[in-house]
Amino acid sequence: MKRISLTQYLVEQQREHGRIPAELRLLIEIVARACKTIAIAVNKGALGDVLGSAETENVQGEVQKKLDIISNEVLIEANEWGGHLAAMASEEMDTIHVVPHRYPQGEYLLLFDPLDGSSNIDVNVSIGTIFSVLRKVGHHHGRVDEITEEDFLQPGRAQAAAGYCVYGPQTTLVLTVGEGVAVFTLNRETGSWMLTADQVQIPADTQEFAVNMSNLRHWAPPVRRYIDECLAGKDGPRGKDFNMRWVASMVADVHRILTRGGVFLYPWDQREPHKPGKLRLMYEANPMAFLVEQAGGSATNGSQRILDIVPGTLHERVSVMLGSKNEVQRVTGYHAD
Ligand code: P6P
Repeated sequence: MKRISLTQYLVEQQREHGRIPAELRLLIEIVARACKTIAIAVNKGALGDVLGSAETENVQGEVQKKLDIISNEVLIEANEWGGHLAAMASEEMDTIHVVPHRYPQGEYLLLFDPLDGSSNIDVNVSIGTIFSVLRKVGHHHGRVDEITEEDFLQPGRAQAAAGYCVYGPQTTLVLTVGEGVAVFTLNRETGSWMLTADQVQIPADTQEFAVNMSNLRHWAPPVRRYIDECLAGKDGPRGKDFNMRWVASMVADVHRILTRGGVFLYPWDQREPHKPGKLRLMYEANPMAFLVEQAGGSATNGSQRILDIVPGTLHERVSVMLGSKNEVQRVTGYHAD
C-alpha cells in the first residue's frame, strides 16, 4: 500500500465522499496532533514527572493519575482556539467545557476519555485516548454560553467521527467518519501519522473472548451461560476451543479485535446493581461501537444496539458487548431468552 499521511487521507476522503468538511478535518488533525503530544508524555514514564497519582478524584470518584490530568489539559488547550468546536466533554471533568468567549465557536462537540486504562500507566501496559465527535444540534441564538450538557445527549448513531489512539509498541491512531475504519501509525522520525490499514474488517466469527474473569460470580445468567460455553470448548455446545485475552485497557482490547477479531464484554454485574455497567456510554462505548460497526462488527448492551441508546446524563455507564458479529448476536440472543 502506498503510504499516505493523515492529512492526504482526509483531503482525499473529502474529495471522494464529501464527509469531511474543513472544520471536521481541522478537528481531526488537531486531535491527532494532541495525541502525539500525549504519546511523548506517556513515553517519558518514570523519566518525566508524569507517573503516579495526582491525589485528586474525577467525577467518577476515581483517583486521577498525573497523566490523566496532563492528557486532559493537552486536549482542551489544543482544541479551544480553532473555531471548529462549540464545547468539549471529558471523563476527567464534571461538567462540559464551553469554548471561551475570546475564541469563535464551531459546529462540533468533542468528547473524550483522555487517557483510558489508567490502571496500566504505572506498569507500562498499552493505554490510549478515545474520542467522539457530535454536531451541535438545535438553534442557538445570541450568547455562546447557551451550549449545555443537553446538547451532548445524542445517541451514538449521530456521531460525525470517532477514534482512538493506542500508546503501545506502536503509536496508532484509528479513525472513522462513517466511511469505514482507517489505521495510522506514527512515524516518529518525521512526526507524521501514516496510513497503514484502511477499510478494516472484523471477522464475523472468532475463538477469542475478552472479559475480566474475576467477576464471573457477579454476572447475569446470559453472560455466565455464554462464557461457560466458551470454556467448555470443542466438547461443549460451541464445538470449538476458545482463547482468552484481557488487557484491561479498552483501547488495547478493541484494537486487537479490530485487527484479528474477538468479542469484548464488560457486562452489568451485581456488585453495583444500580449501575448498568462500568464503561461510560458517551466517550468510551459510543466511539468504540461506531468503529466496530464500521468494521463490520456489532456492539450491544445485551438488549439493544449501543448506538441507539438515548443518553440521560453525560457520564452515564453502560453494559458493553462488542466485536465479531456472530458472537455478539449469540450473547445478545441469550439475554432475550
Ligand atoms: P477492570 C480502564 O480502567 C477501563 O475503563 C477500560 O479501559 C477497561 O476495559 C476496563 O476499565 C478494565 O476494568 O475491572 O478489568 O480493571
